[in-house]
This record gives sequence, structure tokens and C-alpha cells, in this order.
Amino acid sequence: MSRPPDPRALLRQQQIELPSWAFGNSGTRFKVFAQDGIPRDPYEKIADAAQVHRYTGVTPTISLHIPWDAVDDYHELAEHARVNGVSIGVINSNTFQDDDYRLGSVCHPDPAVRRKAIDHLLACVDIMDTTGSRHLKLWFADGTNYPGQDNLTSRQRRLSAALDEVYARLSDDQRLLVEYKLFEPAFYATDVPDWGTAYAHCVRLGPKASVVVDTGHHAPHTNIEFIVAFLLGRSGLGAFDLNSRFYADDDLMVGAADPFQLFRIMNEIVAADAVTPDSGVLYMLDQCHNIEPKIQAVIRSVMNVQEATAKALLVDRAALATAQSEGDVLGANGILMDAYNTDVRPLLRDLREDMGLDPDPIGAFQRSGYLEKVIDERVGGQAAGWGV
Ligand code: PSV
Ligand code: MN
Repeated sequence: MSRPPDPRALLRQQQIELPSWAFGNSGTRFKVFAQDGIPRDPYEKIADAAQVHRYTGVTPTISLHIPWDAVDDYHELAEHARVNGVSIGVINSNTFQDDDYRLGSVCHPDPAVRRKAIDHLLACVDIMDTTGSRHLKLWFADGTNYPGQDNLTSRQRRLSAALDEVYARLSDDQRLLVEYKLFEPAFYATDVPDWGTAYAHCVRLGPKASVVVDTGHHAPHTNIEFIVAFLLGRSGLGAFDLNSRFYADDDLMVGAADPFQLFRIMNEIVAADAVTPDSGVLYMLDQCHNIEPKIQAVIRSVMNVQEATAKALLVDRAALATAQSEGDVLGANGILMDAYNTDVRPLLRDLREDMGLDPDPIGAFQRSGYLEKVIDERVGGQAAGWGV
């Protein structure tokens, strides 16, 4: 058996982007449980995200969601991120929280509503110009609740027209990421329900558009690693929104519900040599921490991604290729399972020490006194949350 190369070199270069909204209050449609010390504005969210980078060393960028993170001065916000040792990453548009979008946004039957939605997307590109962000992420809540409600083909045409306009606005080094989701909030027909629809739109648009795989956006039992492998094979995979789910779009900590699925996804990533940022694939979290403390939950999520990646890097690729070409079903499966069943936590502790970090990032954060400090400081004002 050959020995796979030491995973630490690639793990050191891996980068995971954090969502600003993971640090705000969140909940279900039944209740949002408020926590103490929650950021009250995008500046404080960035400060919290910077803590995660401080203790993990692999999360140097933060995704913003507009208008949740709207500010008067994006230059100042980018500078604030820089001073905190991080930078602003993907800009996420939001065309789902306005009364005008009841029947959709860019697919709405009324051209005036479509215009409003497209103008928002273009305004997001203006923000990118200021923050230096390279990616605009589009997720459309558009769809219909009842058969006959609207013409499905016309809605696709409206979607194409909107995407064309936004694509044309991108500068040479800016990219469009198109996210799909099976259902919710629309229950009958979602306008971008799956990777195939997203990919078809991206292919038509051109090389600056690619697909976002949000791991929570599929029907139960969907083979997500197949989607990942397929898109990687056609340069169609732009990014991940990582999270985990037991039922629907649960937005739980990635790797919590099904660590084996996360490993299988990372196995395809490693096989395609797409772990590091130069692969062009972005690894982002898209999670909400409704009942658990948020900064620690984000650190745990980052650790879970690192563990899955480390295990995938331990797969003996040469032996696997031989077993596969010989049709050795049990041998090939055994090679994968050997890697999955390896305890990589000591390796990751070593890696963190090599990087000058505490081997126990959650413990180190908890001992730092940061939480107590922000609980004292962040009194008054409105805690950040969905829509704020
Ligand atoms: C939609 O469910 C989604 O996954 C999109 O990425 C949104 O931007 C994000 O959630 C908001 O949490
Ligand atoms: Mn998402």
C-alpha cells in the first residue's frame, strides 16, 4: 500500500468562509431565542467572525447578506474587516423579504417588480466594487404554490433575462454564483429547484457563472457527492453553502447530522484536487445557530469540515485506483472506509500547533474572555437577526 501525502500541507491552505448571519439571533417560524452579547450591526458581526479566524486560522473571509448587512459606507466596513484581520467575501443578494416579492422577484409576472429585483442585484455588484468582493451569490425564493398559478416557461424566460442583465454588469474578475433549492418558500414549483436547472442557466450565461451547492437544499437521500463530482468534472461548481440537516433546510452545524456524507463530498473534492482556494471552488458555511452559542458553533463547524477533509486526504488514491480498475468492490470500499474511520483529531491538533494556534480552538476561545466582554459591551440597541 502506498502512503498518501501528509494532509497537513493542504489543510493549512484550506479556507472556509463564514456567513455574517450565523452570528445574529435566529430561530424557526415558531420562536427566535435571543442570546446575550449578540452583534447589533455588521461591524460587530465581523468582529465575531474574526474571532473564529483567530482560533482556527482558516476563515479569513466573511460573506455579507444585503440588506441584512447594509451600511452607509462599505469602504469603512471593508477597512474594519481588514483591521480585524479578515476581509469581506461573497455578497449575497436578498430578493425574498419584501412584500412586493409575494409572487416572486426576477420571475414575478409584473415587470415593475422584476425591475426592482434586478436593480437590487445590480446594487449588490456596486457593493462588490467597493468591498473588493469577487462573488455575487444569487438565491431566488421564486416559485409558485399552486398548479396553474403562473406559466412555468415564462418564469424561466424572465429568470434568464434577469441573469443576463446581472452577468453583463460583472467586471472581468467578478463571478456569479447561482444557488438552487428544492422547495421553500414556494411549495409547488420552485424556479431554480435543482443543480441541473442552475447549471443550465450558468452554461448559457458563460464562464463567469457557476453553481452553488447548499448541502441542505436537496430531497432526502439525494446523492450530493454525485452532484459535486459531476459539476467539478465540467468546471461548473462555484461554491458550497455548507450546513447539515435531518429533515429539510435545517441549517444545522455542518457535519453534525451526517459526517459520513460530508466525508463523501470531501472525497470527491480531494479526488478533483479542489481543496485549496486556487481551485476556484469556495467553501462557505450557511448556517443558523438557534439554540447553541454561536461563535463556538461556528468554530465547531470549521473543525468538522477540517476533519472530513483530513480523512478524505488520507484516502490511499493509488490503491483505490488499482482496486477500482480491478473491479475489487470490497477492496475499494475498504480503502475509503479505512480513511473515514481514522481518528484525525491528533493530526489536526498538531496542525494547529504548527500554525501557532491553540490545539483546542473552542476551549481557547472560551478562555479568552471575549464573550464576557461583548456581553458587557453590547447592551442596548437591536440585536442582529433575520431581517435586521
Ligand atoms: C436559502 O435557504 C439560503 O440557503 C440562501 O443561501 C440564503 O441566502 C440563505 O439561505 C440565508 O440564510
Ligand atoms: Mn444557502
